Amino acid sequence: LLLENRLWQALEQNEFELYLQPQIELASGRIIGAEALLRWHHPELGMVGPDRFIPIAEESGLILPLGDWVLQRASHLLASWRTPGLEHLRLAVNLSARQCHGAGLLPHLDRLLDTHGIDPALLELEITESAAMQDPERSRALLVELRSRGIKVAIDDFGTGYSSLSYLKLFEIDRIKIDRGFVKDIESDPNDAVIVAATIALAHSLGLGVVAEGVETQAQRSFLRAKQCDEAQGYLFARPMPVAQFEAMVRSES
Ligand code: G
Ligand code: G
Ligand code: MN
Ligand code: NA
Repeated sequence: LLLENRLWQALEQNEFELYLQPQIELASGRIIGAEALLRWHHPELGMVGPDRFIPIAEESGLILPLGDWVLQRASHLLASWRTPGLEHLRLAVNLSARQCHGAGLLPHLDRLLDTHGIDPALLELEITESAAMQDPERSRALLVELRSRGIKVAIDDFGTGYSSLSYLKLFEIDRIKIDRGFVKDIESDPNDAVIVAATIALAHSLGLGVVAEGVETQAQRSFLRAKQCDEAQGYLFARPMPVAQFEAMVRSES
């Protein structure tokens, strides 16, 4: 309860920050975008990660205003990237279950895209399998609406749900993100290697892009590249970092 009360205050007092983790195109080795990951600068506890407060925010309903803040901040970022050297960058934002199933998301997105004149194709929304499956009909309708606007949709943590394949059948999406649980043991576990390779092939056969999460070693990177995985994200390339640092990293590439 203490943390919950403190969270509402944190939003009012602007203690949240978006960190960015680069996403790398494997064929070229270049940064093609980033995933936005929320951080909380607690005045006494220091930096608090989302694993500690997102579940509380979900339960208390704070996730709605917090999620709106994240989208607003992401829109500002995309608008500020309309400058040479940054204009190609895509930004991926995580959506919580409540955000997906609430009525406010689409009007809020429409307002943001319009106000900031953002190319919707540069905004990607990540939805976990479990969030989408809480209300498959509603999720399906939401994804249709998002994609009709040109916004990209990715399935997060792909393969960890109970019905990953049904998800592919039910929902119109653009990309899947292979969960890091599968990537972790690619080198040591032949089953994981087969699962990852087959998942990439399956996604491509369906016309979907693939991002591998949690890439930590050169061997994993080589494997994924050999299997035609499109993009990767993980500590091998970079940890989530403040916006200015990310922008400097992108600029230093060219
Ligand atoms: O950043 P970190 O590596 O600790 O992220 C942990 C989890 O928190 C991830 O599963 C991520 O999806 C989730 N998360 C991070 N930022 C956000 C956000 O802005 N909204 C939601 N709903 N989840 C987030
Ligand atoms: O939304 P999602 O659950 O995918 O959030 C990504 C989470 O994974 C964040 O908490 C991020 O800090 C973490 N992460 C990103 N790259 C790596 C990695 O290479 N290894 C591990 N163990 N975690 C990572
Ligand atoms: Mn994610
Ligand atoms: Na994930």
